[in-house]
Amino acid sequence: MHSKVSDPVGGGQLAGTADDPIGEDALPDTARLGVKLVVAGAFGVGKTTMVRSVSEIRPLVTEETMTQASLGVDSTAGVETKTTTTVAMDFGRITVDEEMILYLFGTPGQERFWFLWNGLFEGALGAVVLVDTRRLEESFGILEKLEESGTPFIVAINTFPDSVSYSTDEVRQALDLPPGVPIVECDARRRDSSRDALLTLMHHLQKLADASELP
Ligand SMILES: Nc1nc2c(ncn2[C@@H]2O[C@H](COP(=O)(O)OP(=O)(O)O)[C@@H](O)[C@H]2O)c(=O)[nH]1
Ligand SMILES: [Mg+2]
Repeated sequence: MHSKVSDPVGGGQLAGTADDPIGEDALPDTARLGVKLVVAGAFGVGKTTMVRSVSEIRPLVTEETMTQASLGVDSTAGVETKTTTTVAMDFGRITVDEEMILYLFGTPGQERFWFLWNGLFEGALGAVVLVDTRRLEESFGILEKLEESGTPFIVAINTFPDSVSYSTDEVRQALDLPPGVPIVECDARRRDSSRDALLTLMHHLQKLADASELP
């Protein structure tokens, strides 16, 4: 674990103000520590939405309008209004304080793009796994990949209007998550909510780092 991540969340505030919510300023020249985080999850679970809502730069997204041809291939059950799909990946940036910058990488959800995942977790400190409780089983593959790669993660339940509300214990059981993996609820469309999910991940990483430094 990176020993420099000793105070990863500063005062719990991320850059961007009411006057300048995006804060598209250049990086402060005091910036020293770039932390790579991954926003992972199945197709249509809200990854692009999360990276967009929380990034201070206009995120690089490679969204393409879904063609008729892909309609039978990509499952849109539950996300019928979704008309674009992320072909490569989302990328965003958040300045935590004058030294620390978070770089967010959203994973492509469709299995046919999984070859793009090679190397995606390399150098990543951790991941937020977004899940949709209407389609929990679609998260198994992603969770497996994270466990295989040894990338620490938290689970964020993205709530949709017709989602049945499950307790975090029920979700933990359904996803077979170890007790130490934090589970939070979030609304990926809201900046504060997406930010809170990322802060939960940062606190989790901090805890793991502290634990690994114990004699
Ligand atoms: N109600 C609701 N809709 C959401 C939320 N997050 C994403 N969506 C919608 O769900 C659809 C899929 O989101 P998207 O970010 O493209 O999913 P991705 O495939 O994981 O990148 C889009 O139409 C979003 O507007 C959320 O928290 N609540
Ligand atoms: Mg996307």
